[in-house]
Amino acid sequence: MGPRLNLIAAACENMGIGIKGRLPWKLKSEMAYFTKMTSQTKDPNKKNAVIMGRKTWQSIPLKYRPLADRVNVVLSSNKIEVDDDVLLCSSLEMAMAQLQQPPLGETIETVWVIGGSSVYKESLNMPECHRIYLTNVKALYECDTFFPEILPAFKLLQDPDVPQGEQEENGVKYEYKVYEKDL
Ligand code: FOL
Repeated sequence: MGPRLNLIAAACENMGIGIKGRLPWKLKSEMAYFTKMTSQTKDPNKKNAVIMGRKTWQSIPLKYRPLADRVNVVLSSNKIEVDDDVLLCSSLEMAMAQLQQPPLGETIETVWVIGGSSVYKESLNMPECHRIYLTNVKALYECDTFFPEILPAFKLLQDPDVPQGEQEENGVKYEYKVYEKDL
């Protein structure tokens, strides 16, 4: 059995996730939640992987990329410049295969898809897609990129690792949601 595929995103009222190559908001604790969720593992000998599209990679500030303590995988049809410790893959399918190849495969606990739109959409249709960690940002921002439709096979559930109830930062309210599909 391969690793589970989880998605993580923050979206506002119009399901927007980005504008002009960046996040529409600045929410420090929400970003800390992203870091915690994508980094933490039950097995201390394992790491998680983060898969992202080329534009998402380029949207991460230089000082934060590659994302620390995680195996970074960037999807691109072209040979773009990435750090030596970053896996460059031409498709999501190739990325998943690479991440299951020994000896790397044995060391990966959870694979997190961190965007953008097209990578989320393709991942949602994969049988290995298990959970969606979606932060519901309760405000309206101008966006040019959006989170895809969540199909009814995904049911809302509670995760003990996820803070419950309404959060607020800089006068912006948001809530952490978790959706799960039976594999
Ligand atoms: N999911 C959620 N819940 N919130 C997000 O902001 C988010 N962002 C992306 C994907 N899923 C998300 C994609 N965009 C960084 C920057 C942009 C980004 C993802 C990550 C980043 O720099 N992360 C650093 C911490 C930076 C900081 O502390 O300010 C990291 O180590 O995770």
